[in-house]
Amino acid sequence: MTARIDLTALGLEPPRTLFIDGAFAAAASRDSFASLDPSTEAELAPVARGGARDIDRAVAGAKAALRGPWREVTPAERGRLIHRLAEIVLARKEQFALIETLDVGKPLRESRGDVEGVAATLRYNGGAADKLEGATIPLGRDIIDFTLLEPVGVTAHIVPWNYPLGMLARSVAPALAAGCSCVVKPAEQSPLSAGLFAQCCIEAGIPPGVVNVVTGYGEEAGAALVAHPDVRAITFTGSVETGRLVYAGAARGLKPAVLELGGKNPLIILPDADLDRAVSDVLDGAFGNSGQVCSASSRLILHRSIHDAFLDRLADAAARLTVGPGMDDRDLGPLVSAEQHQRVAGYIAAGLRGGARLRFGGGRPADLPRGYFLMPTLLDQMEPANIAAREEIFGPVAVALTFDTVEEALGLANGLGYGLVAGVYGSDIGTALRLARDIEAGSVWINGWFIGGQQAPTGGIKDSGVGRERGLPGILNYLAIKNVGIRL
Ligand code: TXE
Repeated sequence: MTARIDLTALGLEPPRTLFIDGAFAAAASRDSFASLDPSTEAELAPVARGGARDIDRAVAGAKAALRGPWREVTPAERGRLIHRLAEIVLARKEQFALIETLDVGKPLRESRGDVEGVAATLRYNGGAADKLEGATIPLGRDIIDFTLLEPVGVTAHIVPWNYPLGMLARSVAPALAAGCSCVVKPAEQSPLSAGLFAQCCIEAGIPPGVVNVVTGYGEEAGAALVAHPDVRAITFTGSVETGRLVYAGAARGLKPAVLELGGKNPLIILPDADLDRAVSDVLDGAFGNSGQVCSASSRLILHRSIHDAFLDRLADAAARLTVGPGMDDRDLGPLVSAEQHQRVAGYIAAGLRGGARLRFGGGRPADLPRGYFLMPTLLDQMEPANIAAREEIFGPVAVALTFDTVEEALGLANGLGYGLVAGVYGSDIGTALRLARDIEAGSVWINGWFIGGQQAPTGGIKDSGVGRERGLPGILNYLAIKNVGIRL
């Protein structure tokens, strides 16, 4: 049975979603929309429906903080404040985890892991804050030339719903390390944690106005944020379609934008692969967070010789996965919304109409008539042209394709517009490295999935996005290089 949660005790009584200039606020319109619990479909809390006027206030606050107190904080002190923020977020791990689980549906242990990941992101970037050095440029004996790395200014952060806090921290932490001030627009499906994160920033001693949150719809608050003339850089994670809109808006304002737009990620299994390891990685890679992961291992490209053995083992292992409310901490929670549930079910139906064979899953568990639940699902015998084999499904659905030669596997891997991550499983390191060289993706993993962390840059090529996040390249997104030349 799902326990009843007192939202006020979690710090969520209204209007605690919109956060401007160091304080919670109501939307200028006084309008709100409902946040739903995807496990029960019950309304959780009213959320401020921010719009252009709220974005104006938030950007003005961010600009004032940038010109005022934030500019006076030394880089080393900035780093200490970000570290303190990490400690405060960790001290509230349970509160944040409960909120994320209620809002998104993910199992509690995954939400706890997400909060730990946020702390790791903050620590990495906090540590880097006083190590962002310019260069001296050799122009000859009579000239001294050097670069200054300056904060780009007010930055916009448009966040998706699959990792509300994780995706927020992925870009806000480096922006803070660089000395920028931020306006965050959380996804409308998962708006509850961002305001509390902003409040933690105040508790950590980060000046009011440095981190602001405007909850609301993408076409209202999100579009206004992209178009605001005082926003100097944009970071967006979401769909390809919305990414194109955001990029077009950024181009109109001549602002740099970092876009992470999902994938249909190939995981190639060669004949000499360790199948047990591959099975265990696919369970996590394809079904973790109910498959609502940009870097999910959603497209299994299997050598004909191991196809049956691998899928038999995967089916056995997947049959042991449990599905249920996030608060019950099963293996898979629900999908985030009714819309997402319909979208994923639609892809399964379209895949089957296109000739795929359902190997396991395919529908909601019989014992869960309410909530947006879906069983882990595998579609086999896919034609590469099948829509379910080509498009990002963003649910607990993997598809299997078969190959005979390595060239064929490479052709399948590179055959789509996406290019986010890819994996190769096999014992012959030469073949694996040749594939890593030739696969078109931002990251290639060999004999493992989700390899990386705060230190390793991530991002896509082709339709999967523009730019890199995480690592030192992730901080450079928020710095402008100024060149200073002196004639002696
Ligand atoms: O995404 P949107 P949606 C993919 C995944 C999913 C699909 C649709 O395949 O099924 O996208 O999800 C804000 N101007 N990913 O509709 O619309 C919006 O409010 C500015 C992959 O939820 O891209 C939210 O904050 N902002 C992905 C954010 O954009 C706008 C994660 C993402 O929403 C806007 C999520 C506008 N005009 C979905 N319209 C990944 N890469 O991990 C919307 N937004």
